[in-house]
Amino acid sequence: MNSTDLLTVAVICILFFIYKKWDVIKELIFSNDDHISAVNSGSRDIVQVVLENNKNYLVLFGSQTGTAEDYAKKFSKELSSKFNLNVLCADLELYDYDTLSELPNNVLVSIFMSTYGEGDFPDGAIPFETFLTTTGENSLTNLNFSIFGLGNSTYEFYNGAARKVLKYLQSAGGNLLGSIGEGDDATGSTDEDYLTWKESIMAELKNKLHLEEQEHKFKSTFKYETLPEINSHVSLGEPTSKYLPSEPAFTGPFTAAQPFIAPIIKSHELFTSVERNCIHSEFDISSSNISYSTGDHLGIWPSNATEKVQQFLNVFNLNPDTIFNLVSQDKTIKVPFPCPTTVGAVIRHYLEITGPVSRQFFEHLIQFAPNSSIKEKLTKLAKDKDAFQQEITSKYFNLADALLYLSGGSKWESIPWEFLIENIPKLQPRYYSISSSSLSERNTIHVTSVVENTPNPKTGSNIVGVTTNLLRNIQLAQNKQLQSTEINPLPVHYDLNGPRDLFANYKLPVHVRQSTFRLPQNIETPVIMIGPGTGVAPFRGFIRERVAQVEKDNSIKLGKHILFYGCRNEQDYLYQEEWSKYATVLGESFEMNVAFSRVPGTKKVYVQDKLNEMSSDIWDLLKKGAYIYVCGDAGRMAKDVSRTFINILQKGHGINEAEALEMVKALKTAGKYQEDVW
Ligand SMILES: Cc1cc2nc3c(=O)[nH]c(=O)nc-3n(C[C@H](O)[C@H](O)[C@H](O)COP(=O)(O)OP(=O)(O)OC[C@H]3O[C@@H](n4cnc5c(N)ncnc54)[C@H](O)[C@@H]3O)c2cc1C
Ligand SMILES: NC(=O)c1ccc[n+]([C@@H]2O[C@H](COP(=O)([O-])OP(=O)(O)OC[C@H]3O[C@@H](n4cnc5c(N)ncnc54)[C@H](OP(=O)(O)O)[C@@H]3O)[C@@H](O)[C@H]2O)c1
Ligand SMILES: Cc1cc2nc3c(=O)[nH]c(=O)nc-3n(C[C@H](O)[C@H](O)[C@H](O)COP(=O)(O)O)c2cc1C
Ligand SMILES: *[C@@H]1O[C@H](CO)[C@@H](O)[C@H](O)[C@H]1NC(C)=O
Ligand SMILES: *[C@@H]1O[C@H](CO)[C@@H](O)[C@H](O)[C@H]1NC(C)=O
Ligand SMILES: *[C@@H]1O[C@H](CO)[C@@H](O)[C@H](O)[C@H]1NC(C)=O
Ligand SMILES: *[C@@H]1O[C@H](CO)[C@@H](O)[C@H](O)[C@H]1NC(C)=O
Ligand SMILES: CC(=O)N[C@H]1CO[C@H](CO)[C@@H](O)[C@@H]1O
Repeated sequence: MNSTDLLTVAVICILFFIYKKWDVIKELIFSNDDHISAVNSGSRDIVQVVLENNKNYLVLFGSQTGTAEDYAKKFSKELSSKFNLNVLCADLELYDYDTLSELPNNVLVSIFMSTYGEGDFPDGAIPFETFLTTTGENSLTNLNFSIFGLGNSTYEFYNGAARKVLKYLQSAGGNLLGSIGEGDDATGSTDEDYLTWKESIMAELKNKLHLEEQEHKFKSTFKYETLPEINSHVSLGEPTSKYLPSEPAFTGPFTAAQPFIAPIIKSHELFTSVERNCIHSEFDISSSNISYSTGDHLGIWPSNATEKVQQFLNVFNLNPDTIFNLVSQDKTIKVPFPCPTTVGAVIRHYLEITGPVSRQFFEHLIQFAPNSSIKEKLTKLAKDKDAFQQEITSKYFNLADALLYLSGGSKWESIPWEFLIENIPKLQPRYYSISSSSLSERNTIHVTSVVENTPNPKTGSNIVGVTTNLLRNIQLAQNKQLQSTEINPLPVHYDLNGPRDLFANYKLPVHVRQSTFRLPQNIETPVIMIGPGTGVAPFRGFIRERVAQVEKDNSIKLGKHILFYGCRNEQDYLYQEEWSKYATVLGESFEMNVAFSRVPGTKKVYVQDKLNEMSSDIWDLLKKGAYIYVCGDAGRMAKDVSRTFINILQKGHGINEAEALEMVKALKTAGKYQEDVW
């Protein structure tokens, strides 16, 4: 070995040391844990991570908008606080499963899975599905598992993904503990469904594993320390740590984990009535490298309203200017947001402070009740489902409202800040069906959002949505109309400039999510679109796409494009002046039918009534291979429309209802009946 070789060996040794100790070194250098990167040893091998960290319980979740994640985390925390288990709570997206057959059979597994589309897995859990469908028969006999699914029974494939997980695991020889739990959004009972399932699974675990139950006491996962001053490493609410001034200017790639801060170059009000608002917003993505396809969704990252932030600070007597850092005590648990940061920034930008409160949350709060009579009341509500519904849920109380109501207006000072951070869900991006066409507006994304702002009959205040009211505030500020809101006042206000003026001049963090909602490739294929209310959004994109195609080459011959739109009256008729312009370009190939539901002196008409009226034309189009698209309300509208098509097929073919139902199902499976419903 000569001296160059020795040097090489030395360098390799040093590099290896740095690599091994990188976690520690990084912390020393940056003291700034990037909450996005994976936190384990870097391995994606799930079993290795379990073993390396001496975990004896595995909780896996597949989640699109955070609900399954939230329940998985609650469940994990309870297992560790109640039974002292050492739980790994893992996002399915961040691991590989090829070694799952080597998981020791005394490490039990619980899976939380939500459902999308036609019984599909959430985006990040698709590789897990691939693993499950390709793993051999009896390859997972070591697995003792339980499942909780999250779904909404208004969808046809209710809890489809969770049921598939069960089927696949059982055929791989896995052993189901208890029975599958299914949370149902439609009945608003997800929380109660979870509690019922959880109680029975925990009882079963306690029995099977001979676990000792400990008293329920909050123990933080993180080491908490306050810092004296704000520097360039301290987050003031930046969407991710990539946007901190201590980092080089972030230029992408932009993803669901790293949004682009998009300028809203234009926005305006679409309704002419005073009671309701619907905002058209145009996001400029030209400097981002983001591309989208017509029919995709835009994720918008909101922040909380100042009034709600203030209320929250008051109830818990928190100082927004406190600067703090969190360091995870467990390598497998990430800090929930960029740290260090401030209390004010967390409440405004990272926590979902205005959503409904869960009954289980009340149970955890009992230990912090300000006095004995409040404790008694809290305990009663935490145990009694009906009382909780009546006193809390039905009044649309958020956490702060509920606590103020219980304490008669006095503060809840003894609740530790760490407890709030760990138990309140993260503020999530909201999705919107893009209403522009990537062919005619490659660098601009249009969004059509109806503002959630309705009087609360029980309290006299308003029930307000976070994102849609933010978009309305931006629209009014941008068009200098803030003073013109006497008739329809703004229920809430926002800090539009954002952390370190990152959002100044009307910008918001956004990302594009690919959807499967796509026009047929063949322009001659007839298209039937049904989109009442804001459900018309993607169809504006579709029609603009066809207009752009015809303008590029007016010799092309489009198939029939027929749009069924519904609104209350002329005042909420979306994009009314645009449709005739599209018609002049598209000529006979475009036809629009409008159903008005609230025009005084006339009878209520819905889109499905219009469909029925035209059933013979529709039947003709279906025979020619028409594609059907439905967008908007999933609750009643999409079901009613589906039923109408079943009727039309039944009459057209002269078949019975069950056969027609099968045909609609087959159309859906073939992608010729697509739904974008929410
Ligand atoms: C795939 C997809 C596409 C979508 N496309 C569109 C679209 O094109 N246009 C569109 O307008 N919307 C669309 N949505 C809906 C959109 O994502 C949002 O859900 C909606 O705009 C409300 O968001 P928000 O932040 O304003 O309300 P949030 O703050 O999320 O509130 C949601 C609802 O809960 C109510 N609420 C608030 N606080 C409480 C409480 N304490 N207790 C009980 N209820 C409460 C609010 O009034 C509101 O109705 C789509 C959704 C999906 C999933
Ligand atoms: N959870 C709910 O109760 C609820 C209700 C409405 C909307 N939403 C949400 O808001 C989204 C869009 O709302 P929006 O404000 O844009 O719509 P909207 O203005 O409330 O409704 C648009 C049109 O659809 C009509 N409509 C109502 N029920 C229908 C049904 N079963 N079938 C066909 N048409 C029906 C409405 O008539 P009417 O005059 O009868 O209202 C109105 O003419 C929905 O997708 C949904 O997510 C929820
Ligand atoms: C666009 C959309 C499609 C959905 N499709 C289904 C479905 O096909 N079947 C079902 O049971 N639930 C469906 N749901 C309900 C979700 O699974 C449910 O809201 C769940 O709690 C979301 O969990 P997550 O936040 O972890 O993703 C759908 C929800 C949305 C918004
Ligand atoms: C897990 O499953 C295996 C085989 O199915 C079984 O032998 C073992 O006892 C189970 N363990 C627990 C804790 O249930
Ligand atoms: C932007 O797009 C170009 C071309 O697709 C690509 O080469 C480049 O790496 C992209 N930049 C970022 C930051 O994603
Ligand atoms: C507890 O606090 C509430 C509200 O401040 C008060 O009304 C109540 O009398 C107190 N009860 C006791 C036992 O101190
Ligand atoms: C479940 O679906 C129905 C119908 O779309 C909808 O009204 C309801 O808001 C959904 N529940 C939740 C919590 O998303
Ligand atoms: C009360 C409060 O939380 N105020 C904060 C609002 O957000 C800005 C930055 O976005 C902070 O500087 C304020 O302290």
